Amino acid sequence: MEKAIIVGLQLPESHDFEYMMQELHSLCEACDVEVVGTIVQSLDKPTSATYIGTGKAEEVKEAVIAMEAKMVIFDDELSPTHIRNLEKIIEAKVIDRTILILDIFARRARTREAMLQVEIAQCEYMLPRIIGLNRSFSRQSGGTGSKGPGEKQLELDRRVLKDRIFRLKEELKDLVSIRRTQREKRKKGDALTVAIAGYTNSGKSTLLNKMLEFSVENSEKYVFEKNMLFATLETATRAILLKNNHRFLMTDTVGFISKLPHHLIEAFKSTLEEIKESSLIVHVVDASNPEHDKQIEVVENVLRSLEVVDVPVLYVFNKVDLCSAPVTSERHPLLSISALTGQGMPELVKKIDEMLYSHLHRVKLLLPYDKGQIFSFLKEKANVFSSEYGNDGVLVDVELNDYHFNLYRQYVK
Ligand SMILES: Nc1nc2c(ncn2[C@@H]2O[C@H](COP(=O)(O)OP(=O)(O)OP(=O)(O)O)[C@@H](O)[C@H]2O)c(=O)[nH]1
Ligand SMILES: [Mg+2]
Repeated sequence: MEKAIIVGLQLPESHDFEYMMQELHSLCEACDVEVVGTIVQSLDKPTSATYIGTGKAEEVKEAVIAMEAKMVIFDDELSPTHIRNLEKIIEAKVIDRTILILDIFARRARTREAMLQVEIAQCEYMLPRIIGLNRSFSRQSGGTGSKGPGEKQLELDRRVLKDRIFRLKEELKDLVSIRRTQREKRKKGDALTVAIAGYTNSGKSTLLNKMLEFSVENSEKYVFEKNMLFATLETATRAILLKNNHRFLMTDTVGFISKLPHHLIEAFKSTLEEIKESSLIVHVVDASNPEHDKQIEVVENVLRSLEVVDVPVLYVFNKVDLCSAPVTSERHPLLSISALTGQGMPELVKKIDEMLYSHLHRVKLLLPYDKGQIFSFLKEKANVFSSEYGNDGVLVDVELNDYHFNLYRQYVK
């Protein structure tokens, strides 16, 4: 494990400063970095040359020597100038929260799509900093030591980096269009989709796994859940079929965090499109986290930046098994559950079902015998309660969405 000193700058507007430092600590852990010291400073605004004051920077240098730290990690994104000047004073590798997050993503990425997205974000981050970073990257490998583009890009100039970004984006484009086609197909099949979104480690994957237990056809694979930041990087979609024959798809997505690097959001936009196009968002909140209100805001801000605006949201306060007091919040509709113990799950399933299917029309259609293809379609895609063969055709008791209701209106009995 590499040793690091973490440094935080408390600005007048940073009310959740302590929590942010704690989170920085967790981010370090996720990168196998051992925090051997914390230094903080309160200022009205960052200094233009060195982010913290120069006197403070000297103090950091002394701490680095005393603790034998290999690097210094700052709580916010540093400018190229900051990095350059700080490294001159401190004489150790200087990195920031953004690199740390990018590093974790790079370690966790498994699919080609995720790897491309992370590398694009890393390259975009590097682009304006290539001069400042050269020094630190020449001394050690990229970021905190994982295989970032740091090493590979070392000798390359901006042009080459730009070229690389271009090529990565081209490759990503192809993958994205495949994903889009799949999604279009699903839409044609009229599958309703529910996106699970929320802060990292709030229990999104655990919730999806628990939902599978409520599915009648449950041959589905469980998704990966773990107590660590950014356990999920790939979106995973699973089909849920309820006892009442209502069917929908549920998608687990990458978690959000405060100060989520802008380049990362950009790079993951295509993956996150799933959220934008879903019929319902289940916003999972870790109710046991004292900062959960802040986390909700962070998630809502990211959703806004992804232009997710008109999708209904169901707030799910998770981990209530860890809460001593009942959950209170102004958000609604809201349900409290424990995805671990299953508490509140039947109510959640019912609520999701209601929100997805309340706009359906339950009707009786009389389909003439020469319209057999409509009947086959309904049997496959809609919720058919019963059917009766009469003289004029088949009488079908069925639930239709708005679109199909209008399409088959003429057959309504
Ligand atoms: N006590 C308790 N723990 C929970 C509950 N739900 C999830 N957890 C734990 O919280 C940790 C994170 O769960 P995940 O489902 O991986 O969280 P996530 O939101 O998918 O996290 P990322 O994919 O990293 O963004 C795991 O250790 C879970 O076992 C719950 O209701 N109660
Ligand atoms: Mg997850």
